[in-house]
Amino acid sequence: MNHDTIDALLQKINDSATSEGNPRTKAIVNRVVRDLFHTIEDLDVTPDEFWTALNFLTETGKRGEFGLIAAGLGFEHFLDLRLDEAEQKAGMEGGTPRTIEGPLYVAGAPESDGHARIDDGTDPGQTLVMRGRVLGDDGKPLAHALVEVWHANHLGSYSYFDASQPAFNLRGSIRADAQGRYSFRSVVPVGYSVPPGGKTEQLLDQLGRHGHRPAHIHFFVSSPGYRKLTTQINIEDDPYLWDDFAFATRDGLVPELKKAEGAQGEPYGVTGNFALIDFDFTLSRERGDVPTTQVQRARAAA
Ligand code: MBD
Ligand code: FE
Repeated sequence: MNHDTIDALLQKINDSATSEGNPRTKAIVNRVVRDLFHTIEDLDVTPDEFWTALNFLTETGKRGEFGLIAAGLGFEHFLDLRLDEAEQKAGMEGGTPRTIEGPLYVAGAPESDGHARIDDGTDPGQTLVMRGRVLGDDGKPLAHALVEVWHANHLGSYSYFDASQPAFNLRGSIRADAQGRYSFRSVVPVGYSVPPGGKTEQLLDQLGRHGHRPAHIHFFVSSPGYRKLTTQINIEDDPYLWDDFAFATRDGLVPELKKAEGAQGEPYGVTGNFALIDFDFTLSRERGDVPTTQVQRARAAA
């Protein structure tokens, strides 16, 4: 069928509207449907292929894997790059790089002042202390900034989504002190892989891709008057460091994993050898001429 005939059909469908509806929704849906009609035509998609795809989407929704697919197909990273570009165009520079939130944040983690231990002592992974300051873009500390952290255990699994872990295991909200300092004690995480037998894995197989992430730790960092930072740091030397199925690794987010021991652990109640990461977060001042980084999305809450 030629594209003019397809567009005439689309026009007829759009003209069937009897009320204004939501103009923004209409513009987006009409565009996506047109692109898909043209895809079906250009790639000669068969009815079997169409219904297979529809069923795939149905099953993906039932299993709650759309957030994972958004990361794996690069949509979430693309949204980051668009925010970066908007900031660049507005003349903003510096600040800790953002990277994707991913689908595994859970709201409501217990809040601590200055320091938190976020593991429950049962994880066989290596003890980790991460510490640093939250700074404004003028390099001055942001007193009482909030550092929300979440990461996987030694099997690459996240509490809440993995019912075998206690509530809020490896998750915490740390209120920085008056000098902007935060620290937490945990265990070194292991990289995540998409659920075996799931829809994301099935799709990635068809694309000839893997579903692994390098080991990483997630953060939301916020302070009044500053742009909320969504980011992650990576554990260096992970084989997947620059081969992340979600494309989240970025320069500036791979701190050194130092070896520490003895008296260095005392402030954190750690004895013996442990891994230490020093990392400062730098936030940019909020401004009205760039899109907000306070992203609304459905999130788990416990
Ligand atoms: C994760 O832990 C994650 O961070 C992303 C982006 C996707 C799946 C699992
Ligand atoms: Fe993650």
